[in-house]
Amino acid sequence: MNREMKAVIFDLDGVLCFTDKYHYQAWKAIADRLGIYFDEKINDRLRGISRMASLEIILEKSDRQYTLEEKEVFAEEKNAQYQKLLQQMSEKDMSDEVRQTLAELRHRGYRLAVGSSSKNAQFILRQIGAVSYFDAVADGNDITKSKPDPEVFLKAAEKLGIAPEQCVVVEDADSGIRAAKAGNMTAYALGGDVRYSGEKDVNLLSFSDILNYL
Ligand code: B16
Ligand code: MG
Repeated sequence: MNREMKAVIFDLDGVLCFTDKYHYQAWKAIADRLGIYFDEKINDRLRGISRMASLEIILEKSDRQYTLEEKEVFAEEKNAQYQKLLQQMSEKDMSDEVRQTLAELRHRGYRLAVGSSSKNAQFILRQIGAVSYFDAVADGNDITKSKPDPEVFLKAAEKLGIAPEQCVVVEDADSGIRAAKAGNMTAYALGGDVRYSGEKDVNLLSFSDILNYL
């Protein structure tokens, strides 16, 4: 056990499971209807950031301005479509590697939490059978400022009752790595997109690689 660290806070989308394709399908339907160009590369820029901030990025390619009311309707439509797609998620959407690593971290005495920008985090955790691994969940419903603001991770640490300096964050998005560092936490980067993120402390080779550091 790494004696300086007492807790591990996991990002959800892109770390514990993958919902990118559902976000993409749901946003794509709206972008197509509005005649706005949208592709998977733009979708990658939406990782870890809030629903409204995601919509603003999509609307960068629009040649007309939309009112706040219109934007709220688009965001609600997207979410309704996204929630329909999430119904098909099941325990198969969280790998054995992730399950075994979480169980081993608990066995080693770490407190575990989820720190996600998503307002659908609790639903997703139930769908994939992940609820019982965690002592706390902080998500998009608990915060006013989305990553790269540290609020969601500080909230998770507070719910765990552990000082931020004793928390490790595991993240797949640059916005999440920056949020962890802004909150005085140790940041482990997982996945190709964050390998070169300037502020991370460790590049993980795989999810179970966490066990080599803790
Ligand atoms: P929702 P994470 C993030 O989750 C997603 O990566 C991001 O693409 C999404 O826009 C955001 O949640 C908000 O999601 O619309 O469900 O509230 O990576 O922080 O677990
Ligand atoms: Mg993520």
